[in-house]
Amino acid sequence: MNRVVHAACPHDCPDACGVLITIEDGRATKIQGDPAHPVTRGFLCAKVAKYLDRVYSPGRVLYPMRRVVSKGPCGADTPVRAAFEQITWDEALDEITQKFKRIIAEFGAESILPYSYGGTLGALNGASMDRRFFHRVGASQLERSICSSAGEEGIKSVLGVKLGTEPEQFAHSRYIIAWGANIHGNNVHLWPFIEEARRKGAKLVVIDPYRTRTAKCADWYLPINPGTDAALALGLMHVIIHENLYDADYIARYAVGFDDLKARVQEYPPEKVAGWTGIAASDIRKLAREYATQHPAVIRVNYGIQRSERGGMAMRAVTMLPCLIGSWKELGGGLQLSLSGAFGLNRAGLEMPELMQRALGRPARTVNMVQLGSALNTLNDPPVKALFVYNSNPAAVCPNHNDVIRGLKRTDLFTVVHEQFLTDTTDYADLVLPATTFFEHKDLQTAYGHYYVQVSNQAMEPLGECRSNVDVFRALAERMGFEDECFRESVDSMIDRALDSPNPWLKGITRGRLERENHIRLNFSTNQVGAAAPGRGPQQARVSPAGVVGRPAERSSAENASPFLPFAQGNFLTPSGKAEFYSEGLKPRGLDPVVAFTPPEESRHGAKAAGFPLELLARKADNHLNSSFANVPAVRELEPMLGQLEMHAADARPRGIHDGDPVRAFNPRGEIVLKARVNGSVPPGVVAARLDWARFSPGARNINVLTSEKLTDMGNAATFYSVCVEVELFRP
Ligand SMILES: Nc1nc2c(c(=O)[nH]1)N[C@H]1C(S)=C(S)[C@@H](COP(=O)(O)OP(=O)(O)OC[C@H]3O[C@@H](n4cnc5c(=O)[nH]c(N)nc54)[C@H](O)[C@@H]3O)O[C@H]1N2
Ligand SMILES: Nc1nc2c(c(=O)[nH]1)N[C@H]1C(S)=C(S)[C@@H](COP(=O)(O)OP(=O)(O)OC[C@H]3O[C@@H](n4cnc5c(=O)[nH]c(N)nc54)[C@H](O)[C@@H]3O)O[C@H]1N2
Ligand code: SF4
Ligand SMILES: [Mo]
Repeated sequence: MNRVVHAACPHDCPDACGVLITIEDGRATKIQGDPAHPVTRGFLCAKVAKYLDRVYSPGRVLYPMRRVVSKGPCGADTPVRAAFEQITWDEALDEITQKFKRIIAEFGAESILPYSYGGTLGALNGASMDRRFFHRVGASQLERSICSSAGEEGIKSVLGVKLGTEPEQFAHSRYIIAWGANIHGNNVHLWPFIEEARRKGAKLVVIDPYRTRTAKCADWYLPINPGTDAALALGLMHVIIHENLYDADYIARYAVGFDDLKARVQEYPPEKVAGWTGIAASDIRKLAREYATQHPAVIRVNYGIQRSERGGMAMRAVTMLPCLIGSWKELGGGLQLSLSGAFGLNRAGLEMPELMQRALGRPARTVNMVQLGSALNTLNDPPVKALFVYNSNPAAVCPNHNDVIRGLKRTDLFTVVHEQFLTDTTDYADLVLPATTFFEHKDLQTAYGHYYVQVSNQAMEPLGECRSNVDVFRALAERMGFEDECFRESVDSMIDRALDSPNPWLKGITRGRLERENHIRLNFSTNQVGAAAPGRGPQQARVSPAGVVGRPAERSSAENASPFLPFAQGNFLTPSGKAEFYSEGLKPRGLDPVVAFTPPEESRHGAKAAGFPLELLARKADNHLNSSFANVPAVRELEPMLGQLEMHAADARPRGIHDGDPVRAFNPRGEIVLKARVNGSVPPGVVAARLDWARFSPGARNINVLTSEKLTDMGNAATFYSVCVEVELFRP
């Protein structure tokens, strides 16, 4: 019997596609994008289009395994599997609970560290039963800041919330800036809306130090020096304010701190900004004028600009632009970073942080995931004695790779990895547990690049002995003797609980409806400001910090279909209720309450550049998802740049480097040998390489040997794009 099952792609990608999986005799035979999903529009990215290869990969982990050799990557001739013996689930669960109990008795519960991130963004398998379990154990908490927390704090310092322009509205834009946003690579479902706008005459500008696929398609490409975006935004605001191109009415109604900003931008004339950014003063003036006058103008800014030492400030500065020109009022205006702030699921009900209080009588300590290397090697009181990894591949994705590996090799560290594949991280696991893919379990899916909620149905039985994250932590809780009812909760009940939230935008959205309708747009009728907003007075409805709107909701699907303009009439969730050009809350944290540019210490303008004059972009692969998919041959084929170091001829020539030469890239943290590609993708002074599994890289090292544990100015996030290196010809 053939069936077509609706699911939702749970990978860490803004698009959260609706997918249709065809099942024949219990086996998945086809995957396609859901044509009915308004953003997926029937197509998938290249990697997920090949998902059957991933699900049925011969590399899938199908049963629990115990290490039988010492920790570390296997040699070229030893199959990775030879490092393990098959065991039963009972043996695996017993071993984990016994070890955990012994470690808790000797070192305390906080010596156990969970480590998870974006393997699945499903609401349940991303963060629910796992969190309950570790809270009940009293394990250390993980600060999950490897990706987006600097940008999140930056945008919230102006808007108070992570909301923005929905993808569908880009079709109405006349001027589109992709700012540190590789739309073609990382967010491909926005592209058709941009194309639609361009057919109607819109201009696409790309600001990125790397000539991405998106940059190649742009009407105007502006290469910028890494980490200088705050300077550029301040330069643009200088021009906009000096030339009276700002929206005085919008600012008067809905913003605070304009006078402070006006005073501050005096310090950033285009000529000065050009020196930092590498963008000519004339281009800065032109960009400012076009952006402020070609209505509606929208900015798609992605997380690229905030992976820099002062990434929070950079995001803060860019977020001020639509507030300054009032483009939030316009259909096709505004800005998009992440829309995840709209979903307001009942997270507390899923995660139950109160269980931690019961375990310890206080909140457990927090370990930053970016600093895993330090945590494993130097943390005391208590030391990390057990590491439980799921939804993540830290031996590939974590910065300061050499320290991470040194820590993972510790023989006294008990490491469990719940995975779909034998990854770089399982090379250091004592136990490996088999994990389902989204074909094999049910979940609830939100998004960060659109406003639709979906249910992802289970399409087929789990392969082998695979279990979902929810099932594993449920089973572990039982073994640990945790009797709390919450550990017996079913998946459906957890989905109901997640949707049971005071947030009015979820009003009327139930599991039953989602199962029938597949995707449902958030119910914005309660805060519906509409396209005709300009000229209307401030709206009554005010959204509280918990996302609760003060006016009762009335729901109708017709209303739901109309565009959502979150800030057309203010409604900012900052302490002042206005867009904050001045933020009192930043001052006590030693941050500039207005906005300022300081070059990253580790950059060509910074103090740490001495001896390491090249800025490295340790980039994502266009066809992988961080480290995921690197092991699927059909997807790997799409990435010819793996193992290469892209550089400019002006940097290659004086070093005697030619296209194709082996080169050594190094800094005080590590070194890696790559092949030089002198191909015009980066400006002088910048080099770039792609993230890959260490296992597939020369010397079993990946590009994160060069990245650092340094945290950003806001949000304690990673600084993958503030890295200085030197490069030389490699002579073995
Ligand atoms: N194909 C694919 N899709 C993905 C991912 C993937 O690995 N592959 N990863 C997913 C994840 S986890 C995330 S967080 C999102 C991230 O999506 P993005 O935020 O788009 O991710 P990045 O590629 O880190 O950065 C975007 C661009 O910023 C540029 N950039 C770097 N430094 C600077 C700078 O200082 N200034 C400016 N203006 N630009 C800079 C980079 O060259 C890059 O082209 O994408 C998701 N989608
Ligand atoms: N140099 C460099 N490093 C980076 C980045 C970069 O741009 N450059 N990007 C950073 C960013 S933005 C991010 S978000 C992080 C991402 O880092 P991670 O969140 O670790 O992302 P992935 O590399 O995709 O690894 C996720 C793993 O989870 C597994 N998995 C998938 N689904 C499930 C499941 O249901 N259960 C279990 N148990 N496992 C599952 C997958 O097989 C995969 O191995 O990487 C960061 N690291
Ligand atoms: S990875 Fe992103 S673009 Fe690809 S199918 Fe999943 S959600 Fe869609
Ligand atoms: Mo990310």
